[in-house]
Amino acid sequence: MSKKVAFSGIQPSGVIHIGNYLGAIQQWVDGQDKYANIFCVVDLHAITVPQDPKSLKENTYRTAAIYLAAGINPKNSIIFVQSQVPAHTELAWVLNTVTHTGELLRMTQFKDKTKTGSDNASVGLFDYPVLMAADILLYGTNLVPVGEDQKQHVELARNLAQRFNNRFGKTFAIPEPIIRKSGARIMGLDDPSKKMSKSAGPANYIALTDSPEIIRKKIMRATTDSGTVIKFDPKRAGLYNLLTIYQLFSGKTEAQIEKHFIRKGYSNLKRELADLIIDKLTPLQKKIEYYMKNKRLLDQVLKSGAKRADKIASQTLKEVKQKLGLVA
Ligand code: ATP
Ligand code: LTN
Repeated sequence: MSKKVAFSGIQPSGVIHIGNYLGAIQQWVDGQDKYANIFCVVDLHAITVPQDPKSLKENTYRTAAIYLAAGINPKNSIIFVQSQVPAHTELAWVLNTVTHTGELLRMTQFKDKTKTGSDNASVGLFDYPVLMAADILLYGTNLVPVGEDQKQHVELARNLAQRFNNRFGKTFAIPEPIIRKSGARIMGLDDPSKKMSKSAGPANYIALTDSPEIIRKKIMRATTDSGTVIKFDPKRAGLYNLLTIYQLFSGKTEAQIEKHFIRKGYSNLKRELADLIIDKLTPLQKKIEYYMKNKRLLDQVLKSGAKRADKIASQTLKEVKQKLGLVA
């Protein structure tokens, strides 16, 4: 039996933080042998908010370098940059014509990002979920490994696939999200009531590229309560978040961790957690730097990835055009 297809992507905008790593990348690596994988650097999503062209290019390379450094093997998995495969924007247009404006107005990410009420958000930001649906549907994707915040977008992709299939005959596979039980929503260090986010200030996240000193400083300053007992208690959001990060980086069980920290205080936990994160991120950072110094190698990986992706995507697009009655 052929393997299920898994597709996911990260925007090359700003830093990549441990929320992205634990919520998305780590589960991509874990599922690598189980699925046929496609991992995209979604640069066209990044430009839905203003980007500095030079940084965008550098961040696109860095995101690809992170995929490789984290252990994605480009021999098996396809790694590519979204804008290098034109079928994504073409299918997005077609899907726009079967998407209801009401569906996009209900997207919580769009509502959050336009909370200030000003009307200068780009049409691209509004249409973001449709482009994401195109990404997913082009590849016969069955599974989309993402963090909790993307669930609603994957739900839209499902609905659009079903609607298109009903209208024009079976064309798309119906994708489903895979969201980890633990790590699906790493919270901000300075505000554990909200998800860790690169759009928040630097005290909110640990970037995969932060130095040991910065990591230590950010963890020591992380918001906790005034309790003393170290326990996995979701009601104590700050502590719970730190313990979750500890668990995901150490691979230990809740019981083992609670036992280890019996009669130890918060500062102990924070010190050990900082050491653990530094321990895990240092080798990753060395690999990221290696790839960043070898852009030709990155170019090769991305070029061959785009070629493989394009082959699958253009086939799907061709079928879509035929079904719609567009003259080939
Ligand atoms: P922003 O919060 O600024 O919108 P982001 O960090 O969510 O950006 P993406 O690069 O689009 O940006 O996210 C990539 C992946 O990381 C997605 O699968 C997303 O669900 C996951 N992710 C993002 N933040 C978290 C988090 N705090 N916890 C777990 N997963 C996360
Ligand atoms: N919107 C996603 C990034 C993304 C994506 C995708 C994820 C764009 N296209 C396709 C999975 C599948 C985010 O993480 N913010």
